Amino acid sequence: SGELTLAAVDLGASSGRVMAARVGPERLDLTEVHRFPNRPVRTAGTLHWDVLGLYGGVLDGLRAAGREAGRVDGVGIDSWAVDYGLLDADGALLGNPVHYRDGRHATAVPAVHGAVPPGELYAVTGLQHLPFNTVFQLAAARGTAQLAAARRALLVPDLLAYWLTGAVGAEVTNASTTGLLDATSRQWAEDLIGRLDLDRGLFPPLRQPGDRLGELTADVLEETGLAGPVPLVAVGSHDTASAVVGVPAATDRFAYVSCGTWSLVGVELEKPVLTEASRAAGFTNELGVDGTVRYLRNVMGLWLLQESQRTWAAHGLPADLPDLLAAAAQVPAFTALVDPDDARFLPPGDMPARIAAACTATGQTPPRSQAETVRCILDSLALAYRRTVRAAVGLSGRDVEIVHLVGGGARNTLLCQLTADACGLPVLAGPVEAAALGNVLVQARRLGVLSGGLPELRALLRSTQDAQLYLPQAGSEAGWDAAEARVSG
Ligand code: ADP
Ligand code: LRH
Repeated sequence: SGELTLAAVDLGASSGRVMAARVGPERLDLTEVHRFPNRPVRTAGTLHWDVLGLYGGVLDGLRAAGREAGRVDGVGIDSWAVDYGLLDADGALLGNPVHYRDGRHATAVPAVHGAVPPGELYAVTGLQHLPFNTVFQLAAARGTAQLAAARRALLVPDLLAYWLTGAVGAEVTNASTTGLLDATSRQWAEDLIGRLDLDRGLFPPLRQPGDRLGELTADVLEETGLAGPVPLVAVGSHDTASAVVGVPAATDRFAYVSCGTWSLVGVELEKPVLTEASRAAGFTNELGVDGTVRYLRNVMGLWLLQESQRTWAAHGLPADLPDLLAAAAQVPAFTALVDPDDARFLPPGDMPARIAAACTATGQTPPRSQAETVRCILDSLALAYRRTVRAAVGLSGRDVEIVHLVGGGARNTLLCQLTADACGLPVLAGPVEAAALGNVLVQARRLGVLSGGLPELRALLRSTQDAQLYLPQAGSEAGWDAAEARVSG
């Protein structure tokens, strides 16, 4: 029929999901078949991902996909970036992957920068300095028995792909978040790996989105009840790479906010921007599908809200999201503003208290209610989006006439409107499941039911997926200009 049924595994920091999609030249129907929480676990002082729990969720999801869709013709996996599992010489996992919000990287940053100064790292990798980038995590693990025993480091989607198929490799979009990949040649940065005294053998051969990386093993077929052969196709295995494929852009003059736990704000380019100004502004050049570059900045994102909700719930306070957002819409704008990227917001913990402390430290009255705290978060995020979109335009020279907001945050109508007002640009919100859609599109093209480049794939998104348009409200500009002046002054 020219259509296939494909499963997309998309693991976000807040939840994992498996989607089943029916795809063809004129069809893209996505159904969520399984969603499971992604809850970090602290053992002996270290924050970990529960990677076996997540893998179990993937198997449950594939089983559900087969049951609900009747068949599965292909599978793709994407997840959050930077974190990895180590395999020993027998291919067994050594310990649980450490969570990027664990504090272990703190001491490693000076050590890495001592060996290779930040300017040199950036000139090669083009990566925004984030203290949890893989390069710093590996440096933090130096001297441990675990790293000494390790023969391979596999990023999370590559680790799951290994368990599903037995194939070992490093998909390039996610490898670009390690701090060890050359953004220009799109190969492992051999020179950096040597200078940082890392074992070159840890880093497996690269694979590209669209590579057919293997087939589900007999064990996996048995556990999931799927009928083989089922190919696992490499997609943009970095969730943000798949989410950017999933942006329903009509031209190349767009910015995006991939809005989930993190907000990834930027533009799509053909070539990296490796200037000193770009480094100073905190922009990253992550690699995208089809040879593109995701020129963006990490903004702390809805983590601020998620972690506030978690804190409130733990204190027995109301934490229902729709209620909190409705209340936030009723309180005045701009009573308090924080820099969402303040490093003190990164670890888990009492977020409302940290926001209040940041307000006090900057001479502002802290929010007096939950509604004011939520409003402070959303105003501050929208202001950061404005700053970041404008900086991306200035540093890259790419014109932007629309902002696409995708991911769970597209459901937040208040945030979408604030973003349109702050940026002074139309915001097209949706799809919510951009990452899963980008995952499916790349699989479908590899398996022969779609063809063309990103513009053709995105045309199918535009004709099949819902999106809501938010226009900047007349008269809103002055308030945002004043807010901007307040935080930068
Ligand atoms: P991740 O992929 O990082 O796990 P998601 O893209 O799933 O994140 O986005 C999760 C976020 O989306 C939630 O933290 C929440 O703020 C927002 N969200 C989800 N559902 C809604 C909703 N109904 N209304 C407003 N915001 C929502
Ligand atoms: C979003 C994301 C982001 C990374 C972060 C660690 O899920 O992949 O792009 O910077 O997680």
